[in-house]
Amino acid sequence: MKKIVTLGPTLAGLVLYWCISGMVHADAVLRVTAPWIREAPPTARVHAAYMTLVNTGTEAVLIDSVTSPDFGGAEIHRSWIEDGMARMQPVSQLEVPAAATLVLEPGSYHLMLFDAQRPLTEGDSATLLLHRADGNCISVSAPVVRDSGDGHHHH
Ligand SMILES: [Cu+2]
Repeated sequence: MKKIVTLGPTLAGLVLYWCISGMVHADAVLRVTAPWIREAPPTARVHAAYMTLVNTGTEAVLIDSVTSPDFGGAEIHRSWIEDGMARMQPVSQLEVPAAATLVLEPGSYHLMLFDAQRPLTEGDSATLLLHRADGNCISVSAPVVRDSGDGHHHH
């Protein structure tokens, strides 16, 4: 399937930084599969997280921000290779088009997680909250996995 993501307008001030409890639910339209957080050295201040977002609906799903009770902060990032160098920059929004799949994976879109609130090693898991532009919030439990050594080293 096609992977399409557009950069949205800055929504500072409109973004909710936590889930309102009543809005946390299994999302009927957006399915999150295969979430994982790459294990990092104990001294690392950043972790990278990946997952697959499947939009089963008839309208695009926008994710404006990500937060986590297990981290001090989180950003949506995109990596790419330019002139043989690995580059990375924050993006303001993820868009999963209608009836499409967006894969967050090493070397592409990913979540950057800052300042883990507790040690995270393989076998642990952390909660990630995906904030949709429509106000809904999706809670994802992501296991910590040791680097598979696939050559896409990022952080
Ligand atoms: Cu990053």
